[in-house]
Amino acid sequence: MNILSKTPSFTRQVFCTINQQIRFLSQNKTAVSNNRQQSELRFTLPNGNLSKEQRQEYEKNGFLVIRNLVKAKTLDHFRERFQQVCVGIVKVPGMTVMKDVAIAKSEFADGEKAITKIQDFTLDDELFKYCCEPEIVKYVENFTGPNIMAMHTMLINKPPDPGTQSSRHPLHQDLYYFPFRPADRIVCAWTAMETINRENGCLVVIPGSHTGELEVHEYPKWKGGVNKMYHGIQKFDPNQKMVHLHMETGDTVFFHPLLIHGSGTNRSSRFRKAISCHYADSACEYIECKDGVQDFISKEVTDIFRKKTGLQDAQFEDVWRIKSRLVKGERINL
Ligand SMILES: O=C(O)CCC(=O)C(=O)O
Repeated sequence: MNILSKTPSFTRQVFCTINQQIRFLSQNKTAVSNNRQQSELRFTLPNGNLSKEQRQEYEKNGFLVIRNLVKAKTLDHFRERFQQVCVGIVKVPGMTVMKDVAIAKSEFADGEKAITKIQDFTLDDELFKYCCEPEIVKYVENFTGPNIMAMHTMLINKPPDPGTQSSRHPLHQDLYYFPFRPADRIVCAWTAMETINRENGCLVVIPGSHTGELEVHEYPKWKGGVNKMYHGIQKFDPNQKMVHLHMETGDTVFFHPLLIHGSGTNRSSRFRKAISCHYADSACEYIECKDGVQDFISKEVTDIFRKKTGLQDAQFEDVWRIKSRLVKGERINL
């Protein structure tokens, strides 16, 4: 049993924060004592495979693109598996299937064309292979350390926009959805399964935004409708520099969970596919998300989970305990 589960929430949060500080300091001990410049690198770990330049780039921008990291053949395998999931040949326990708000109303869309995203495929051994791809994990270790959990997985099938602009994904920070910390030991790997550019709705990021706070998120008031769970940041400076990430098949971007990002309208006539996994150091701690910026999302997700599973006492962290899976090393807290 988790010894913190009976502790009042304030004490629990203080305890977690102290724990996180101790862990952060111990992970960086060598760098702190040996090299002043390295100790200033907060978002990457000294024991990884990144070059000094790559570490500096991630520290500054909050993201790092590695070209041609995953083989096209490997991605084809995930594409086929996705198609089998869509037509119901493969059933994955705990997986969420999402439909675009505009397409969901159409009687004509079927199979792959009806599905805009699958989420939480960790219990499917074939799709889980993405999370374990050695080339990806080698990079992930630079952010999480050696004990790696796959916390959140998605295969995004962005549909051609039906004219509603509902295929857009509003600007958001992924940490908003996560009840575990510290944020710096969490990283997303997002791989393009085909050429992704401004025409078919590439990722757009605000470089450096990972150094900011977790912002208030809410459903955007878009005329064409908004997809379920697509909360966004409403207050941001429209003059901030934004970068559109043009990617080719297999290119992978690693990004920090506070990085503000979203994706554009798919103006092409084809579905646009990407696959992603959020990884975390298994020594991260669950936190209380009530009465704060994450209150709304934690209630929304927990309610859906309770309805789906019938587990009326389930808490937000239980949703995450169930769907996460160890990739490498030891499962410590998560
Ligand atoms: O692939 C995309 O369109 C963006 C996905 C994304 O940012 C998310 O689902 O959190």
